Parts: sequence; structure tokens; C-alpha cells
Amino acid sequence: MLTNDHIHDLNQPLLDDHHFRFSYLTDLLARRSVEVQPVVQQLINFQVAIPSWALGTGGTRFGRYPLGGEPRSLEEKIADVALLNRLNRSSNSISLHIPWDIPRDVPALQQQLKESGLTIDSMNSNTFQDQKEQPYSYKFGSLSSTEASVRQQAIQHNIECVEYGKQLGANIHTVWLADGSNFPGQQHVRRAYQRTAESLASIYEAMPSDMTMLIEYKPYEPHFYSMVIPDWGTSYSLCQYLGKNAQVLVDLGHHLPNTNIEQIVGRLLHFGRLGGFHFNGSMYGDDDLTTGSSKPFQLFLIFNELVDGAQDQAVTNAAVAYMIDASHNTKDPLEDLLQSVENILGAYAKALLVDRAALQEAQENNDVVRAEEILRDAFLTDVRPLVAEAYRQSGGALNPVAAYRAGQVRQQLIQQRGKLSLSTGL
Ligand code: PSV
Ligand code: MN
Repeated sequence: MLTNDHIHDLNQPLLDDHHFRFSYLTDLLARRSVEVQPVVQQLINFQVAIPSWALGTGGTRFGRYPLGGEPRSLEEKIADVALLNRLNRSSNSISLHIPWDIPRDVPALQQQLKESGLTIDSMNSNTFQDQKEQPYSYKFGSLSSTEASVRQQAIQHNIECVEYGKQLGANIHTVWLADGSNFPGQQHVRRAYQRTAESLASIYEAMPSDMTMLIEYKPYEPHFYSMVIPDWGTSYSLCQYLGKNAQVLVDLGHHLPNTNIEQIVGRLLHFGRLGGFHFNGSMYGDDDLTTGSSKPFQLFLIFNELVDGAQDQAVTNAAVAYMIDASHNTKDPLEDLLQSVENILGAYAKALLVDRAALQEAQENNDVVRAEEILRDAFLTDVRPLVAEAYRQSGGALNPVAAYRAGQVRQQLIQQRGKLSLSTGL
């Protein structure tokens, strides 16, 4: 399905237009003393992990509208990510969620990953749902539960995830806790935090020294009065308590409307505690829409902080893990993921174009208008030819969504897997 040769053939009719647009932008940027090839190379190097749970149609609690051809097994999920990566060469890893993705045949999976040029990005634990065979319920929390037996079960589940991660070569273990309360007085605020910290410490101790624990925060949902880890400050304090291999994970959808996420990113970089991202698009909360679809300027400002941090020797933050965490209710999930990756690369490209020396000078002089104009100048540059060139140079499709459609991928997946196949996820 959509081989490299096929992708190469689909590029041919688009090349003339691409060269025209790319050489125009090359000349334009040269006038501003920006060399394009180093920018293209940084785009080529940039990789965003795909979560196994975003490959099928998601739903809301009101309904789900599957479009067919969804991956039915871990092997088929890996095949879908391999296909995405053949198209854009920018998603060379997959993140797994346990128990949705329990590996049954580790050597065979390792072989498949190797042949597809993929790695496992992170293992994600799930103590937000009860599983049939599990003795204790997470209805009133998992790592923060008042019951030692429940906490122990949740710790054990996380340690199992760490073990799968070791087997599959994943060096990230991500914890997102659904623990919280719906009513005032339901949960003792300080004790719930303390129990969580101690439970996390037991998991942290079980991790190998080259593994990082990413701690994700979320202000509400599934609980609406309080969440045990509602904000970056709580995640950060837990990381401080655990040790240097614990880092904060920023999921773009896990903020209240109008939160200044780029400022949080800057703060975490300053503290050397920014571990990773879950990219998605959000208007209100955890909407899990296409990354950059409704707030492209915000995405650019986040990348502006990341690029600024990467170029500042005073910043000692370790490598940041990038992942998409989205859910697709109305679009074909694979098209949505291709769009998200493209928007992420576009925001990154624009951030790389910011004239940092001029910006710093404007900031030092409190020249508000000039500083803002420098950012706007980069943001308003049409960088699509740079992203397309990165795809081209790395052997991908000049226009991944168009190639996906021309290759009739969804129709073939439906033929292979059936109209009613359903993937795991939310
Ligand atoms: C929770 O909303 C979350 O963002 C966490 O990352 C989970 O692992 C994922 O979504 C589950 O879909
Ligand atoms: Mn997430």
C-alpha cells in the first residue's frame, strides 16, 4: 500500500510548481540573510510520535462514527504509522497505551518495527478505566486512592508498563492520572497529593536509569471539582520530589481557555523540566482536534519558546519528546494526523525564521511594537514550500494528504480490514 515508488510517482506532476515556490521563498529569505537549507534540515530532523490510540475514530460520550478500515491489532497500528511516516518522514515512532496495546510477540514486533524504520516512543499507563479481570476499581482514584490495595494495583500496572517499555526499547513512561473529585469535601487535598507522590516514587524506583517518567497534568475531566494533578506546578513539584528522570508533559488541550501555554513552556525550559508534548487543537478544553487548526498563532508562539530555548546555552533542558494526542470524530484519522504533523512542522519552521538578535534588542529596549512585528513577520511567512522541501528531500510526498487520497488508502484499508473494524482508544 502506497510504496515509496508510488509516492515518488505522485510527486512528479507537483514538482514544477514546488520548485517555483521554493526558489521564490529561498530568494526572499536570502534578502533577510536567512539560509534555507539549515532550516529545511532542522525540519527533516524533527519527528513527532503518533499515539496508537489516535489511528481509529474517536468519539464523544454521545456517539462514534467509525469510517471503516481501523487497525484491529498492534501490528496493524504499527503498519498505519509506517504508512504515515512513508508519506511525511516526520513520524518515525509510535506510543503505546497499556492494556490497549499489550505486546504478545515481542521479537515479531521488534522485527516489524525495524523493517518499518520505526521505534516505540513512550509507554502510557491506564488507570482511568477498570479492566474486566482487575480485582479493585479505580472509581475513587488509582495512585491517590485511600485504599492501599488499589494504590498497589495501580503501581503494579505502571511497573508492568515500564517492563513492556524495557522489552520494546521505549525510554519514556508517561503517567496521566484521572484521579480527582467531583464534590467539595470528597477528597482530602493534601493527603491525596501525598499518596500520589509516594505511589509515583514506587514506580520511579522501578524504572531503569535511562528511562524518563513524564507526568501529565489536566485541570478537569473526568473530575469536575478537583484533579489531583491539575496544573504544571503540581506536575513540576512531583518531578522535583521524584528526581532528575521525571519531567513535566504539556498536553495542549489540558489548560483552561486562554491559558498562556507558551509562558508555561518557557518556565519549564528555565527549570530544565520540560519533558514532552501532547499536541492537539483546542478551543475550550481537551477537544483533541487537529493540531494548529484553530489557534496557529499559539502553536507558533510555543515553538518560538522551544527554538529560543534550544538556541540559548543557559538552557540545560534535556531533549523534549513530541507526540500528537488527538481524537478524530469527523475526519479520517490518518488524514487528520498528516495535517497535524504538517501544522507542527509549519509552526516550527516559522519559529526558526524569527530574527532572534533583533527580537532580543527590541526586548532590551522595550520596543514593544518592533518586538511584536518581528514575531508577526516570521508568523506571516508562507513556509509551506520549506515543509514540502523537507518532505521531498527525505523521500516523502510533496503533499502527503493528496498522496494519501490519490493512493486510495482508506478504500484499501476498508477492503483489508472491513467496514466494521474498530480500534482501541477513547
Ligand atoms: C488524557 O486526556 C490524555 O491526554 C492522556 O494523555 C491519556 O493517556 C490520553 O489522553 C488517553 O486518550
Ligand atoms: Mn495527553
